[in-house]
Amino acid sequence: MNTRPSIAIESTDAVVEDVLATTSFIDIHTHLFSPSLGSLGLWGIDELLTYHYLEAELFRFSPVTPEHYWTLTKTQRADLVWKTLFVENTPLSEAARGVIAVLSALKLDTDAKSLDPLRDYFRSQKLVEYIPHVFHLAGITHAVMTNDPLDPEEAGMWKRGIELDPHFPAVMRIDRILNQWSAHHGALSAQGYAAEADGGGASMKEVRRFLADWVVRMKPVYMAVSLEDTFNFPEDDVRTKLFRDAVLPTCREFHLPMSLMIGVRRLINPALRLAGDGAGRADMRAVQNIALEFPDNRFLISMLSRENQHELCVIARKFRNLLPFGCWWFLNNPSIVEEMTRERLEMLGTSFIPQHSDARILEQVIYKWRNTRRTVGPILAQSYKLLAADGRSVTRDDIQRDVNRLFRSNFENWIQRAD
Ligand code: RAT
Ligand code: ZN
Repeated sequence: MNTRPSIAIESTDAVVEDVLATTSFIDIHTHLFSPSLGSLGLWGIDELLTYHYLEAELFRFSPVTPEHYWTLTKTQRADLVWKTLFVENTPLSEAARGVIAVLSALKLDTDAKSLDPLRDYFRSQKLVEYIPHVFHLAGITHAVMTNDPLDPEEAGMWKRGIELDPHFPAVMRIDRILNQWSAHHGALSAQGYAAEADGGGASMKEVRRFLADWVVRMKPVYMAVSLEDTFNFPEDDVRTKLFRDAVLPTCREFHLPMSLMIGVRRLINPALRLAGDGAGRADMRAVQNIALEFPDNRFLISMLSRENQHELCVIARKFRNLLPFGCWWFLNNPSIVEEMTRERLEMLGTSFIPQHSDARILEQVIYKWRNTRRTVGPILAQSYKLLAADGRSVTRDDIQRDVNRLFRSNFENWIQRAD
């Protein structure tokens, strides 16, 4: 006789919703910063409104030219975005609705005619209390950062010494090394590492020394790079050499996973600056080749193109050193999150990480994680209902274990850190 305290089919949605609501997640990729990194951390209404997702939308609704927009102050830009996207138009897009959800969660006026009262509210917050409040509203315990050892401002702060905040684990982001070696090898030389333009001589040894020194300084939980949709591996180029002879050996030495975010088309409209990037379908053979050649490295993988998602699931089924994560950037819309999450559950069970926020502005974690819970809940519930219909009902403990895996322990195990 089955004595498991199974939940009734008609309660499945409510139990899943409750488990999701009461489980705190780890946000495994953000652009947020610990308060010890000072001015790098963005928060408040002006930052929320000048988020690059909204700037891209502004130019569709307003006659303002990008050239003129960039001459405005941040306050003027925020006013223009609010007036255009929130007053003169209904904020229906995901990014615009997100601002409304944040204001509502903070009990602020979602229909404000002027931003001044909102500015007063944010100005009166003290970060030491405000960050835990925002994390609580978002239902997260950690926001994993993105840290660039070749960003002059950020590198200077790390070198002067930073108090590490356990709620903001670091990630060493090495786009400048892997994607723009010709422009940035000089910066390594300037820091005292003998790096040559063609990657020859002692360059690989020196890049390893550079990475190792920064691992010691930052204590990152993984290394990361974003790659163009045209990314191929292997190729006869410096990047392949850097991957093989410097980056991946360093990851192995320090037991760090490597995160590959593939599919961006940088600056397809340069006038839009940070809002000017696009997306393209990538050749998944690169991922397959990497997984096969480096069985002793662990990879977090996110593809930007919707068209790459199914193939990523297929490849992940073949290679246990790949962990698909997130519905990245242009994919973070309910319709696509729904499709991708269902596909991943069907093909990978719980062996993936459904989402990260990619938040750039602190309060965004509130709406991004609420939306994830809202979209993922019914999909998880549907999987349990199908399982019950096939003859195996589930308990609340089963659901709790699965939610923990998806939104916490798959990541904790991947980085082999238990704090
Ligand atoms: O999603 C974003 O905000 C993008 O601008 C990128 O930062 C992307 O997530 C990345 O990490 O490269
Ligand atoms: Zn990002």
